[in-house]
Amino acid sequence: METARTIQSILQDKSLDQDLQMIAGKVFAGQRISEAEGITLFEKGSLSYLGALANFIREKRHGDRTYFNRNFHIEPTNVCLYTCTFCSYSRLIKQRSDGWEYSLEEIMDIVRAYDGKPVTEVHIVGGVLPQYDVPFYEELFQTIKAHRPDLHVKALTPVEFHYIFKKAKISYEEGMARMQAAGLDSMPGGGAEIFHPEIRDQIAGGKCTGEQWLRIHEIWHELGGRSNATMLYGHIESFAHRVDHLEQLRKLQDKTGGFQTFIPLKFRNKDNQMSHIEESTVIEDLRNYAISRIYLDNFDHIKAYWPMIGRSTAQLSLAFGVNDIDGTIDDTTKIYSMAGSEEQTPALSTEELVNLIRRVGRQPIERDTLYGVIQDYTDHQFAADTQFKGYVSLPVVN
Ligand code: V47
Ligand code: SF4
Repeated sequence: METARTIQSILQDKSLDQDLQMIAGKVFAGQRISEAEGITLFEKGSLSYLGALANFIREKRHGDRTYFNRNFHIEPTNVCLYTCTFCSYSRLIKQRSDGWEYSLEEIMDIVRAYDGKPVTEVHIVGGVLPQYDVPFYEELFQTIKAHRPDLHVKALTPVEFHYIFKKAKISYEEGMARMQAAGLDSMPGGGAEIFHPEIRDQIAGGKCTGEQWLRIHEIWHELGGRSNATMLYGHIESFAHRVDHLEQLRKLQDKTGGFQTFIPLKFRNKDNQMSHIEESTVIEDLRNYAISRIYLDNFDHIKAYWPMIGRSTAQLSLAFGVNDIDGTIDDTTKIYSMAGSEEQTPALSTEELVNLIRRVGRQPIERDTLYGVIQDYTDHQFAADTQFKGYVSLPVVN
């Protein structure tokens, strides 16, 4: 109700730009906006205007419900054949002694370290190297599933798939079917970067193209699989490139309905070939979340990935269209800490994640990877209740 009133006041604001008025009317009526209107939002939409529209959509779809999960990452290697200019994490083959290359047994040691812990998902993604090929990943997925059948395996991106299928001389269709048969449950959203070749060729040259990325997701969706999508923004792309990226995703989603979540990824500039580029401001990050929520009318969820954006901005994003903040992570990913994120050892307990969400007035819901509800923490009391009460108790002297 509150958010509907905010939109009503935007609609009645005679001083507001005509184009923005029109877009607000469409959002209020539940209509889709065009590419040109997407660019208008990036060029002219103020933070408060975009926030009102995005929050209206968020609350219509999800109310205050805000999802998180309990997960850990495995990065089999940080040595990579490719040289994406934004990547702070990979080591070229010639410096491979500085990096790590886990064997299947070493990866299984990490999986086994979570035995008995209440995690529901393992997220596996890393560099691209010849020894990590189709038979390796088939054996890995089969071994994980044999060890812990209920652990959801969310693994690899079209960047790896394109490379390993080409090497094995098999089609995308055959390759994805084999991955599914071996135990792959879903695909994370990585490797999307910016689809448009004007940008992609400069920042991620040599790896799969935008069309190939989309085609592999399409085939996965046709097999009944679900996946996520990302966009790496805030470097050398223009607003038109961002809108083109969102448009390609919206089109594919119309066709398959297989995407679950869209995750905007803010470019972090430490120790990479684009370190001279200034990072986007928090205001731009929030505007970008809001426009993503408005544009992607056929995506259920928009996620702020807290290890990359930091906890405070993740909290703010919940008023700008975001309804998911990813998981506990347990300090198992290096991609963002190495790129300069404020989160140098990303790990949050369930209680910390729940409180992060509660403190900004939303309802924390633990989900599994496919958004099945595991537990609603809205009224949950933790054993030693360290919940924020809205004030800080001061010591009392008697
Ligand atoms: O594709 C790499 C990005 C992605 C930097 O699906 C960078 O649930 C910013 O996709 N600055 C991999 N971003 C991570 C990813 C992901 C993360 C969390 C959840 C999910 C999901 C997917 O990380 C890469 C690239 O776009 N990335 N370097 C950087 N310097
Ligand atoms: Fe390799 Fe991925 Fe880094 Fe590109 S982003 S260099 S593909 S690890």
